[in-house]
Amino acid sequence: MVNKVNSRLFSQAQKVIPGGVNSPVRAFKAVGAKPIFIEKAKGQYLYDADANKYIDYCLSWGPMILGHARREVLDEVRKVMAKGTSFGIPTKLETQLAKMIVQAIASVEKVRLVSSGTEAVMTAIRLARGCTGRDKVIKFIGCYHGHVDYMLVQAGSGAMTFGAPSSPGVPKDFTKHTILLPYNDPGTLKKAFDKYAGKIAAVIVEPVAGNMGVVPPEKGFLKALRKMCTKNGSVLIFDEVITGFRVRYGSVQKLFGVKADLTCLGKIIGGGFPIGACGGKASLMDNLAPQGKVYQAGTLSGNPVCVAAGIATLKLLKAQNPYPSLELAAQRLCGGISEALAERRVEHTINRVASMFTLFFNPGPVTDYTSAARSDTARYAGYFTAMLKAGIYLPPSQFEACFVSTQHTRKDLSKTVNAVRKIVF
Ligand code: KE4
Repeated sequence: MVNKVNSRLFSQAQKVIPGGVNSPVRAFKAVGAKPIFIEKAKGQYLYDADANKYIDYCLSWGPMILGHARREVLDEVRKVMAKGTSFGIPTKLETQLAKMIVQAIASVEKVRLVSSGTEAVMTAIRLARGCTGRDKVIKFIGCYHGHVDYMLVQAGSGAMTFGAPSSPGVPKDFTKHTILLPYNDPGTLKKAFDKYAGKIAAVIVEPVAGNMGVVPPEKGFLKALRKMCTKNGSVLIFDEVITGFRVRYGSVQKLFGVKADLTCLGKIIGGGFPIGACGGKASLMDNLAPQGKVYQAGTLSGNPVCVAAGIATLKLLKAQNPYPSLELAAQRLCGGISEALAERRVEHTINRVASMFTLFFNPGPVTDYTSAARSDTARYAGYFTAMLKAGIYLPPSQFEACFVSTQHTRKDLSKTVNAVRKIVF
């Protein structure tokens, strides 16, 4: 695999951008490789600066469910762009996208659009704290909710720990209200609520975890969160930045029979443009400025170009309902990969929910961060690099999710499975 231009571009980038990238995971450090630089993408394919072609299962970390450079999305964006790109004044497009989200997610009566998933989470947590007058927030070890200070916490020892900052630059004081619990463990949840009764503003959870690799909620886990939050007057926040419109048209709440009080969205609802959203019951959302007192703002929030891409994307997803075929494709792919690895006697576990999945080099089961962390990350690094050479682009970290798009063909899937059979790693 030729990498000449990629390497040159990376050295140039490193001179003017920290680590040569604008988001750490893109630097391929977790897989011990140098990043590729993308020249263009179309459908399920990526083409890098050395003209290498890849089948893309990372899809920009989830947004490109319809494939890259989807004509219907770009046509809509072009039309809107021609009329101006940013006004900082309301447009009817924002109302249209908000309405589509409200109609798709039963627990969402109002929506505030922002420009990233991190901002959606910030808005939800500040709103929960503002509405309850409480400070403490429960999050789960292994879940990622963007890079806001009080969410950058690492677990200490013991089942229930107060988050210690996981990054320099985050003062200890900023994470002292963040309580960390193990995912899929209702027992420690009850203990936390008993210990901090009346002090917990919110519980935030990835209803299907994607950031420790894909880890589905075990039976009863989400229902336990719902019950505890209702009983204690705490706000239940579902971070659906990944799962929103990925698993089905709308949220996974319908799938699991659990309604969140606030839902964070991003990725797919922007169709590849910068976007995020916080939605929920009007009784909560109306506390946001300027209607209420909880402040939140953004120069490009609800930007007409990003919103146009989101509207076009959701329109296509609603009209075509690709979810059953996406699920089937992912099921076929995971089955083929697992068979190929079993033939090679490679220990592995695949967790899959609909068209998002993770291959763990781990005997399994992988049900939380502790079990996920037992994965052989060196093995994953070898697998990633070998698959890249074979023309398959996977997330450059064991602890991320793979996605299938509407554009992946059976031929792509068989090429991928054959690569797993043949690569040396
Ligand atoms: P952004 O601020 O990156 O748009 O969204 C933050 C976020 C919030 N919640 C969940 C569940 C998320 O997965 C994310 C961001 N996802 C990562 C990949 N797992 C983005 C990739 C990156 O950081 O470069």
